[in-house]
Order: sequence, then structure tokens, then C-alpha cells
Amino acid sequence: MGPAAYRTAGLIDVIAELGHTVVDHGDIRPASLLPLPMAHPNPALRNLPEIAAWTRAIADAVWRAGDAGLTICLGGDHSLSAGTLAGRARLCADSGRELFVLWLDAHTDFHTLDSSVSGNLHGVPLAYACGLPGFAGYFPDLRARVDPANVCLMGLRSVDASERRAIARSSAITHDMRAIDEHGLAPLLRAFLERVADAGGVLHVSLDVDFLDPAIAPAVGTTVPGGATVREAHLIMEMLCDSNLVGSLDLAELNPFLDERGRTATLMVDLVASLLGRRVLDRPTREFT
Ligand code: HAR
Ligand code: MN
Ligand code: MN
Ligand code: MN
Repeated sequence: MGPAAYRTAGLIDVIAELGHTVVDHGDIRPASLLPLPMAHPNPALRNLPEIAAWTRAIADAVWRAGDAGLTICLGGDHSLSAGTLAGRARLCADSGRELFVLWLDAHTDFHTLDSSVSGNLHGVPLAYACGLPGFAGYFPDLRARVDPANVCLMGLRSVDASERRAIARSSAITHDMRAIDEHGLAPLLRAFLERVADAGGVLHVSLDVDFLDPAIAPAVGTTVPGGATVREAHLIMEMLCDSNLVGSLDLAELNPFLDERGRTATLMVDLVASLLGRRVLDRPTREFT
């Protein structure tokens, strides 16, 4: 129901009012939802054949959408990003542009199929897209992977022990909430955006609702206290807009059944508006450096 909730909250009109042309490709569905005959040694895994089928369908749709405009993928839980990242990585392999990923989330979503304890596959998409072992034969083969050195995670405050080891071994940049408290978001994000710009890269932004503090964004299944404020989230989006580096965006983990009068959906739509150029006051376009 996530995509429907964003449409109801006015996402398309808001983007159009900012002067952009919007093409709604509708809801993506796999051709077949029939469970595939594959058992995994980890008995906790839930809905594995279904998520694998969705991952393939989403990756294909994102790849077909191309990279001429900005692609926005509406979830659905964060397992959607297994597909969006696979599709974007394939596009970048085709075009020769370097892909970077900004992962805005309370969680790292860096479990493998073997390490997941909860069995919830919204906990694995980043590990899959970065080519960690153990997905072959269960998830679609990656045509191109995301280089973990090009990934920056921000907002972390709930990381399982095995994920903590895996993310530390990877070369991903990790900023937990303490780092944000100590330094502020702006310098951390600016440093990453400078790297993307210097590489001539293109940025994929994956925004999990639980990046935000539950007090302002309660409509998500996995709330964790101590998240980003409204202003911190808008600052990120405004800096991303100024950078002109964003090629694609995921909106993940909205649960409309937990949403009170569309409050969380509306906040997410407002954040998209900031990313796409809405401003409180006109200001001279400033280099983000
Ligand atoms: N790490 C936990 C698990 O694997 C929680 C994962 C929660 N993920 C999301 N998206 N809600 O970030 O179950
Ligand atoms: Mn979820
Ligand atoms: Mn997530
Ligand atoms: Mn999360």
C-alpha cells in the first residue's frame, strides 16, 4: 500500500508543481509470484522466493527506466532496494558512470541470507547489492555490483552484531547518530558529495522512513528512537538538490496502516519536494563545496 499512500499524499502533483515532468510507471509486479522450489539452510528466512521474484522485477524496471531523468522508487519495505540497486548498478555499468549510494537508515541492512536472525529480508538489500557472498542461486545474479567503498550510511542506531562486523570489514563509510550529534550532518554529507562529484559519479539515495525520529515519522514497522529531525532531513535533501548528483531515490518502509492521517507520508513527500527544488526562500545557487 506504500505507493498508493504516496500518490494519495500528492507526490506526483508536488513534483509537477516544482516544474518537473512526471512519468508514473505504475506499480511493479513480478510476472509470477509462485514460490520457486528453493530451500535455504537458514530456516528463519521469510518469503525468500517471493522477494527474489520482486527483486528481479524491480531491477528490470529500474534498468528499463534508464538514466535520463531521476528515478523514484516507492516502497514497500526496504527489500525493494535489492532491486533498485541492482538495476542502477547495471545502468552504471552500461554507461561507464560510477555509482555511489547514500543509505539513510537506522539500520545497515547488511545481513546476508546466512547471517539474518530475524529472517526479514528488508535486512539484506545493501549486502546483496554490494556482492556479499551467499546470495547466488537464491537472489537474481547481479549484472554489476555496488562498490562498498562508494557507499555512505547515515543515521545508524540499530546494528546487529554480525552486521557490525561485516560493515566494518567492508570499506563503506558509516555515520551513526553519535557522529551526526558530534559533527552535524552537513560536513559529513559534504565530504561524501565532494567525492561523488570528483569521480564524476551518480548518486542513488535510499531513504528508509526509520532514518527519521519516530516522533515525527511513526508509520514504520521498526521504529528506533533518536533519529533525524525534520530539519536535519530537509537539510540533507536541500544539499542533495544543490549537488545535482542524484540520479535515483528509494522511499522505503512506509507502513500506511500505521499512519495517522497520512502524516508520515506527507513528511516523506515534503522531503522529496526539498530534493527536487522546493525552497523556503530563493537563494543564489551555491556550490555545495
Ligand atoms: N537488523 C534487523 C534484522 O535483520 C533489523 C532490520 C530492519 N530493517 C529495516 N530496514 N527495517 O532498515 O531483522
Ligand atoms: Mn520492513
Ligand atoms: Mn532499511
Ligand atoms: Mn531501517
